[in-house]
Amino acid sequence: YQHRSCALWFTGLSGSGKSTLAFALDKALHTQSIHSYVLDGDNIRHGLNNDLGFSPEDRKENIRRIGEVSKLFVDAGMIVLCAFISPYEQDRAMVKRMFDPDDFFEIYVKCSLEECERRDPKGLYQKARNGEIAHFTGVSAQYDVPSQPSLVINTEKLTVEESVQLLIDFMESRQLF
Ligand code: GGZ
Repeated sequence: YQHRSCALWFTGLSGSGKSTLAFALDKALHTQSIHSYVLDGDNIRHGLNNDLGFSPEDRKENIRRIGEVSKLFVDAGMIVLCAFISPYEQDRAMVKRMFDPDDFFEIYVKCSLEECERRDPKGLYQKARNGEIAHFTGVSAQYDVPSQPSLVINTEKLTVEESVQLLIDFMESRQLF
């Protein structure tokens, strides 16, 4: 391999840009023949974790299973890009402990609640405000801001391209390729 395998764990509010950045980075890595794969709500919550909802217990189990799957990807020699709200510091710490310290990086995708609500790409914030979705992160469920992330990406200030460059610079600085 011309790269080290690892997990990049993107955490942030719904609409902050986690999946967008993970997929943009994935594409950039593929052009350099680096083997990466994105795990996000769309490919995990609709399949493997379709028995789980959004209670704190279910979110914890969601994150635990994704951590285990991510470890398999890392064992298989890949760079796995995980894009999940993962709102609880405790659950993120649990996932982090599953990995060798050099193989796991927490990326905080920073964006204010106001901006996420303004973007509201799926209309979920509006539904949460109307009471149609209960326990919605940022509205009626907590989000613990990461206290010691490996990297912070402010998507209110940076374009997708600038954010991807920041991620690639970060990966180079950690000798991932
Ligand atoms: C938060 C919810 C909820 C509730 C449905 N709270 O922006 P999206 O739509 O596409 O991504 C969100 C996704 C969150 O799933 P995760 O697996 O990332 O969450 S966690 O890490 O907390 O387990 C959102 C949608 O599911 N969604 N209901 N109540 N997000």
